[in-house]
Amino acid sequence: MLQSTTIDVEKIREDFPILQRRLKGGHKLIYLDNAATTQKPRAVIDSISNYYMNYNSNIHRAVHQLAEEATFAYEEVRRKVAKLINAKSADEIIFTRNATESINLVAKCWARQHLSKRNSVLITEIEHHSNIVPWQLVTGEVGASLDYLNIGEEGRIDIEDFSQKVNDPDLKLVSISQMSNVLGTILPVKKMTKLAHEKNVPMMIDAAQSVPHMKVDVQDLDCDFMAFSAHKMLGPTGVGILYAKREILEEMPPFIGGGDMIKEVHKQTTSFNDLPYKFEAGTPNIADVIGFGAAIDYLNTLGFENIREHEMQITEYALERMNELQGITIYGPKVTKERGAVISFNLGDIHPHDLATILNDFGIAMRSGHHCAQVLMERLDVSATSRVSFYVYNSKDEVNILIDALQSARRLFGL
Ligand code: 7TS
Repeated sequence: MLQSTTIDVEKIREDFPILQRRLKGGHKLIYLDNAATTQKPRAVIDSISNYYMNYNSNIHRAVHQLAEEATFAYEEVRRKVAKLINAKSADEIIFTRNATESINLVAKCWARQHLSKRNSVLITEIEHHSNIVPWQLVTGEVGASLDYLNIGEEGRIDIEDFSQKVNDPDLKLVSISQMSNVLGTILPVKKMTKLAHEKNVPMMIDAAQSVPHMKVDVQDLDCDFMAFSAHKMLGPTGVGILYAKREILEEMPPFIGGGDMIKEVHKQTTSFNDLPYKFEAGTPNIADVIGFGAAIDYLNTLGFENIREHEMQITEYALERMNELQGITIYGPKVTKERGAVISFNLGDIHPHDLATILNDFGIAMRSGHHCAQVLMERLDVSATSRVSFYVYNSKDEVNILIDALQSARRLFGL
C-alpha cells in the first residue's frame, strides 16, 4: 500500500466493518463520498449497542441507576464536544438533529428577534442549501434582505469586498461555511470574524465540512455561532451541534417547547430551563449522542493534525493524478493547503450521473449532482459536477483505482 506518513490507513480500515464488504461483481468498496456522510468504526457501533443492551434509559428525569448512567454518558459527550472545539463551557453546546437544524435554530430564535425590514443577512455564493434556505425563510418573513458575497476563481472571497459589505450599518449577521462542500475551499473565517466584529456584526460559521477534518477553536475564531453534524465525522446520523456564546444563548428564546426545556409550567405560563436544556425539548437522540462520543475519542486518538496532513497528502496525490486525465476540469483551489479533501470535477462532456454510474461498477462510491449548492453551480455555470471526498480510511491505492476507472470512462465515451 502507498503509505500515508501520518496515520496508519491499513490499520484504521480494520476498524470499519463496512470497508470489508464486497459489492456486486466482487468489488471492494471504495468509499469516496465522505463529504455526504462518513463510515462508522466498530467503536461507535459498539457504544450504541452497549447503551441499548446495558443502560438504556431516558435522561435528566429519574433517579434510578440506569437513568443516572445514561445521563452521565450523554452529558459526558457534551463536555467532549466543548473540548473538541474549545468552547468555554459545555453549556454552550446544544444537541440538535443535524447542522441544518442548528442553522435553522439560529435563524428562528436569534435572527427573527434581531431582524427588521431594513436589515440584511450576508452569506456567500458557495453555501450549502442549509446555509441559504433558513436565511431566505427568516428574511422573507420579516421583509429583510439576503445579500451574497461573490466568490472569485477557485471559490475564494475578496476580503476587501467583505470589509466593504460589513460596513453596511443595516447588516445584522454574517453566516459562512468554513470549508466548501463542493470546491473544498477553506475560507479565512478568523479574519472575517474580526472584520465583522469591528462593525458589531455577529458571525455564524457553518463548520459541517471543517470540524471533521481540522482543528477548529471557537475561542480563537471568536465566532458567535457554529454548526456541524456528527455523521460527517465518524458519528451516527441524527446528531447535530450548535455552539453559541453563552451570553447570546441566554438571551435567545427557546426553539421548540416541551419536556426538559422547562423549569416550571403553569396553566398560562412557563419558565424555561437553564442552558443548554432550554434548547433541547423532548427526549433527545441519547444513543447516537453517546455514539458520537466514541467517534470523537477515535478521532482524537488519530489526532486532528495527523488527519489534516493525511488528507492534504491524499488530495495532493489525487489532484496530481487527475490532472493527467485529458479533458478533465477540476474546480476549486489548486494549492492543497487552501482546500479540504474534496475534489469536484467534470470529465469532458460526460454527465456526472453517467460517470458516477460507471464508477459504481468499479465499486467506487462518489457523488454527482449539484451537491445542495445550486447557487454555486450557477456561479460556476455548470448544472452538476462529480465529486470525490476523502477521509481517514482512504488510501492512495484507492486513488489509483479511481484514476483507472476514470480512464475506462473516457475510453467508453470515446474521449
Ligand atoms: N453545511 C455544509 C457545508 C454541508 O456540506 C452540509 C451537508 C450541511 C451543511 C448540512 O449537513 P446536514 O448534516 O444537516 O445534512 N453536505 C452534504 C454534502 O455535501 N453531500 O451530502 C450532504
